[in-house]
Amino acid sequence: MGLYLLDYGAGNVQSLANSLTKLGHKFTWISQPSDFAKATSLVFPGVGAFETAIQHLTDRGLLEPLREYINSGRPYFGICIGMQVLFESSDESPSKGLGIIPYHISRFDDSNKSVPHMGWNTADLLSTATFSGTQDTEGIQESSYYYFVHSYCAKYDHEKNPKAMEWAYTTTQYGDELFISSVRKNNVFGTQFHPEKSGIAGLKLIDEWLSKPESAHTHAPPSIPTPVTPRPEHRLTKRIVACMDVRANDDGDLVVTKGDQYDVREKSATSLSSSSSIKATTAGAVRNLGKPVSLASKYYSSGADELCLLNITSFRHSPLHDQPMLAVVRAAAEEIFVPLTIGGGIKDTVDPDGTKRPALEVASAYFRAGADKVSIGSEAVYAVEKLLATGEKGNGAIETIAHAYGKQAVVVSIDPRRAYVNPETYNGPYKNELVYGKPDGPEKERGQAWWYQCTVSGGRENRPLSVLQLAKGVEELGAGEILVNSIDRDGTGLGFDLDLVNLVRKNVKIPVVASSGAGSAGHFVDVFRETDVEAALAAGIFHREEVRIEEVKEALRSAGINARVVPQ
Ligand code: 1PR
Repeated sequence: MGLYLLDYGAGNVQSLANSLTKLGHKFTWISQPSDFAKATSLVFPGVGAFETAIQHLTDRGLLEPLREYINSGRPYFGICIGMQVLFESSDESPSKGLGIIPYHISRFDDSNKSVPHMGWNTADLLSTATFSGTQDTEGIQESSYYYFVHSYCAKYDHEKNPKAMEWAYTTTQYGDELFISSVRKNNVFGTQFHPEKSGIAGLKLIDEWLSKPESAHTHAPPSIPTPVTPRPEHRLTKRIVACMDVRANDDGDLVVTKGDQYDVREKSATSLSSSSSIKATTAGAVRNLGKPVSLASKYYSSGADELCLLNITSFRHSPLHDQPMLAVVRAAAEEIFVPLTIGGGIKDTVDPDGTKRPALEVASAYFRAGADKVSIGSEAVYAVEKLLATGEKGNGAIETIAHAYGKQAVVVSIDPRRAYVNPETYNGPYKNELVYGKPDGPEKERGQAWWYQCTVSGGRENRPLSVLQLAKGVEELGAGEILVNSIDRDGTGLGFDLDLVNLVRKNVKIPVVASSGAGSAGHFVDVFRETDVEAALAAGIFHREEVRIEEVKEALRSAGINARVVPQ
């Protein structure tokens, strides 16, 4: 008896388990069909893809017991895919949903915005919800921001299907599209957003739902809500991401480090040997800027919208043997309730004993540890090179992980370096991608021309591929987001490379995160004013406490750019 969580076996559901533990709620996982009979309330944190969810539920004999559970009138809370499976069908899949809500899930229109809808947005209570005679809003606050990540949604359309709109509890706007962001009727509550990833606002919502007595989950049949129409602008905020590059220092401890143009060692020291007068140059120590878990907790509390942990020496090891990194992810995920991306070494690997570990297995280990997204670097470059050379796709890291966990769980991290050329004489394949240094730009860039060349292994090897080819290629392979680093700007504090960021942003339809070079809060204002990126990432200025995340948010709001306010 008690609270049960449904895990269909292929979604990154650890985040919800962590938030329940944090809130002090005990739960049991549904592991077989007969468990449904024991549940007095059920949460289905369906992170992933509709097709995979339905198939796994069917294969494990859980779909019909789930339907029976919901029809029994016991409390049900579905999150994201856990809400979408209540519908009849989805553009995402030929498989049918439970059909409890007589409506269809459709894809967002990407003609004027990037898809997935990824980030923090508001949820507006429909009028019947607000004035239904009770003040119970399921903990949803109109002033709060919640974390969304999805390409498909139940579009709010009062005229087409008023019957289905009875289920609508809140709506949210993305671009000019309004969709149902939560449903509530009888014993059923569901949110398209992820409360378990929505910081304090989300934890409060989960706690409120779980703390209610069972009888309070049975709601009177709603009347049809007063129709709403889109506002002039959506409220999706620009995201601020704090990134921690993690590696072992010379004593073997995992530390957060930070490079200048990817060199993470202190500048070489020149010493005079005591026994001779010969000068010796020694490589400096790995910079140590703190412990990954405590820094991650600090950034979470101070308002980071997302966190990123990159295992920057992963190319040297098999990540499944890199237990300390998995332990770091596990410990960080227990403390932070905003999205967590893990990168480094997400690729097909072979263990020292010869056992093959596909990229999907590596990613799954990180998802089970509590990651919400994985970030793929070098492997994405090789995959696009193969795509361009042979047209082959379907079995690589990007495709297999996106198929199992949904494309929103797959970030590609690009490490481009400028390849300087003489524009008068250059006649190579990237002629149309050349960028010219601006007269008012940094001094060393003036009068120069370059294209952006992809690298692998943390910038150690240049590859014959441009950033534009890579960005378009990974979008075709099914990546859900692109993180654009810049080796030239990394750690310089000169500001984001706006040409580079614009080049990528204008050529793909998935969300883009600008990274490398932030030296002041004003640089974040610049990147959001001068480009249409959805998010901006920084490392050094946060680690060295030169600029606080709150200051960045304040600067954005003062410039009229929407940024999430963190409830205290
Ligand atoms: O190739 O799939 O194993 O992934 C390796 C990952 O590790 C890639 O995401 C790659 O960017 C990262 N990486 C590898 N070597 C380094 C290094 O620094 N030596 N770090 C490295 C990349 C760049 C950003 C940094 C921003 C912002 N770090 O993550 O945080 O540039 O810095 P700033 O605000 O201080 O300017 P794979």
